[in-house]
Amino acid sequence: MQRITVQTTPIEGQKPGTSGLRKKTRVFMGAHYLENFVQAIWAGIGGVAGKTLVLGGDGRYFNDRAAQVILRMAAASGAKKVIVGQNALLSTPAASNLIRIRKTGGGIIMSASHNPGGPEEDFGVKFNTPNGGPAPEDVTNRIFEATRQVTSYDIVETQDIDLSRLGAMRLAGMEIEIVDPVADYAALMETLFDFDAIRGLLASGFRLRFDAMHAVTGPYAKAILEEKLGAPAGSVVNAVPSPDFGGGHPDPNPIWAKELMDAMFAADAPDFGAASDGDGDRNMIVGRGIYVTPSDSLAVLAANAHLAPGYAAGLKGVARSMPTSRALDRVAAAKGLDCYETPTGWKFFGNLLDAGRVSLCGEESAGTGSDHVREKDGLWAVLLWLNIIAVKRQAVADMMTVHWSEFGRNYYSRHDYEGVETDKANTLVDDLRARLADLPGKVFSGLTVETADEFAYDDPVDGSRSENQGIRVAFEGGARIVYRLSGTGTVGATLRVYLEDVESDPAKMHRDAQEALSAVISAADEIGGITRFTGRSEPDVRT
Ligand code: G16
Repeated sequence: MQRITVQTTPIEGQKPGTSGLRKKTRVFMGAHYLENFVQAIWAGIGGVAGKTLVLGGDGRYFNDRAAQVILRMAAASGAKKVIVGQNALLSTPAASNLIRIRKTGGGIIMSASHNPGGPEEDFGVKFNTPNGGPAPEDVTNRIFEATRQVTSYDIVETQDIDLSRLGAMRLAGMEIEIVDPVADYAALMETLFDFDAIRGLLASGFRLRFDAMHAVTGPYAKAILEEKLGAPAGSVVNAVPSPDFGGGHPDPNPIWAKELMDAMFAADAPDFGAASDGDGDRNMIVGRGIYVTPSDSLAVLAANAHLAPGYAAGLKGVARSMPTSRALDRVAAAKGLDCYETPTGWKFFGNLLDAGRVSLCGEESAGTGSDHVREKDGLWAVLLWLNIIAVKRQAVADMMTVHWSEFGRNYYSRHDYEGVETDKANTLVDDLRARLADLPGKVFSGLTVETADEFAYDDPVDGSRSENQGIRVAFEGGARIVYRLSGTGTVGATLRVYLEDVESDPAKMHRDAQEALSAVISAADEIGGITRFTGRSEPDVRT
């Protein structure tokens, strides 16, 4: 076993996006690519000497190889110990939990989340800080700076480490502890939810279907929903993680989780359906014959979280990302809770959670979570829903009707234009930015613009400022359009257009969202010039 220093040169484009560095797998497999980035992580966090780290990933193609490289580099740079999930698997929330309960110096999560996996698809690496959350911008900026200056990296030359056996071993003086990826996470869930009540619900004939989408939550959902809570075997489907996620997109939305949608809209549909993504932090909730948007799910959880033991004392406050619908704000106002609006990216919730200002937060991109970890958590959201249903004994569709009649309904949809040429997407945004001051008072598709601005966030805890976080146009009466370029894509640019309108008349609360939003949708094209700049007349994905 020998520690060697390998000469390298900086590689262009290693700038972490919304959630870590995501690239085509082949790019990550290129000479020195992963190694340069990992060495830059060490530099960005002040070195790993003497530190303990957590390491795991979502099991996608190259996860196993990357884990071997990261272990050998951690050993070469003097890390004290790395705690690794068995077979290098850890869901993102489970990794966050391990970082916290073992009081480590942070951790590395290998995942490109909901992006597809495989040699021709996507891979990703992100660093989470000792609070268990994604590295904030000052850390990712330091990492990026280090990628531009790296001239060498240190690595230990050795045989592969057998990550399939639980237990401890040593690598060049560094301890490696291989842990069951599920056990600590399942124990945490048991402290938050009334497992007896959920068991009772499932024993009463309530049927659930959880689609793990061939991704990392399979083993977690099997252990918790089937083994601990007594859901019949087979309630968890697509439960074995595969390197290419069964050839699909492990993205829990009505398009990519169509199999689940079909099952939930069939004549013999189960009572409750849910899905999670590649690394287990996103969730989709579907009732029999009804899809619950992530924004609505967040609002329902905020309104009812006190029914679960972990939240019985009430919430400290709530937060949502800016493009997420304002359904949450209505609940917060009714309950007298502070409601924060942050930029897209879970990392922006970290300070609010750490400071005890909020205990529940979420995003339109299918992420919901609480202060139990510092990541969004797919299975947690499913368990909170089940706990609430176990208490209320109400069908999901009825719960939504009651919720909307109490708080009003925020119709919501996101339209994604994928793989747009980067220049064209940037021109659209620049052009719109230049016209913002002229928009107030103008009428588009019958809607009068009230305000138009570009969102910037001043973190109320550490005072840091994040600019250029999306363009928002608000209309009289409560409708809103947000334009934003995605920070997680790997090909060209993805333009996201977030559309929202409010409805207070109970007689009009059961319309199709696209239909209810038709005026907002045409105003979005008129204002943004989407067709004019991109040549696209239809989005690729509507969620
Ligand atoms: C990541 C972030 C989320 C963000 C989402 C979408 O999710 O953790 O906070 O909402 O990306 O980002 P964008 O709109 O920039 O593509 P995940 O599940 O991919 O890690």
